[in-house]
Amino acid sequence: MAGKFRFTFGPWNIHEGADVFGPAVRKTIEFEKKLEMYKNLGFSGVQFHDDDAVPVLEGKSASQIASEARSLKQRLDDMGLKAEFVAPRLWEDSRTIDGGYTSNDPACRKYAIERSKICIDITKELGIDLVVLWLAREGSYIRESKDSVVATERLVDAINVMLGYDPDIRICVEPKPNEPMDHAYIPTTGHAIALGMLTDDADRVGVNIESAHAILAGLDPSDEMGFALAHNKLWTVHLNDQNGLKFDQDKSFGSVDLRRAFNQVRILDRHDYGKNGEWVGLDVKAMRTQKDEKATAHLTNSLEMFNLLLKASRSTDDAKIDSFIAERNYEALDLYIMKHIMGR
Ligand code: GLO
Ligand code: MG
Repeated sequence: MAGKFRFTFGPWNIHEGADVFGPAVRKTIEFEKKLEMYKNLGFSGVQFHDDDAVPVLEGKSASQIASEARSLKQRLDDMGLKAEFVAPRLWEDSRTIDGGYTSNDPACRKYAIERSKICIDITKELGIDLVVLWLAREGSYIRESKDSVVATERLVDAINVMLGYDPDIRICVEPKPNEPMDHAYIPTTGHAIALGMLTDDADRVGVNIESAHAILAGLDPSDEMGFALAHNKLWTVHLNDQNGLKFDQDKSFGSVDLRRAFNQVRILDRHDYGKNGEWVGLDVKAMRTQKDEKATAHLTNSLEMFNLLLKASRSTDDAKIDSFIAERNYEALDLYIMKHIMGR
């Protein structure tokens, strides 16, 4: 069905271009201005970190946080936008230097749990039930610093506290194999789903698959998505692209490997991704070289590529494909797909 997909991104995807070796190169765009840009860019959903939704959480009372979240909800409603999920930003505070839930310091673990509860409060105020856990620092720089069995148990305990805190909340774990940590405890989709199965309510734990994270793990993103879809666990995605095994690049969708992107769109479309209200999320960054005026082109380009690849996927000659498969003529299938993507 054409037009069934709805798209979303986070305000962090419009950014100033700072990297680890250099400062910002573009002007900051105020949060409110970013919200005003969504619809024009073709997006109707917004992903949030807890402190994107309610800035400067530290020192604010629960009622103040709730009232700020409520007023954001009102502004979203007025703009015809919907929140998709809220993620606790557990990687910037000094108490999360060595991880939040898996920190060796009980005071730090406590902070991470309290912060996650605040994130859930904000999620509920925004009228949604989805929390994303990108487990940024839940890993190690050296293996001997943490015990991986204990770390796994601590992750389960933390998720159990969150599931218990609110009976409706659903949690999507976003796996990533490395960066910022050397070794992350939940590197792949399989790990994320298996982690959920250890919790008190596995039905409420799913995954957010990011293309680049799968590629960094040496895996094919569409196969990761297929595995999650087979488990009914693919509750959101972070589409982007990645040029090999290096830092997490968050490149525009399809910009490195069109065929890899084609297969992600194809698996989502052929298995009715979105039928339960799932959004197609992008987690893309503009190139640092990009000038201010065009600093949202990576978003519209990614969206355009998704739609073009959707068209390509829906116009394959499936009888032809089936006959190539029946004959085990995979060389012919290979050429057919390549030419089809090229419009030949
Ligand atoms: C970083 C992650 C990050 C998360 C975001 C939402 O590698 O992809 O951008 O997706 O913080 O949790
Ligand atoms: Mg992501």
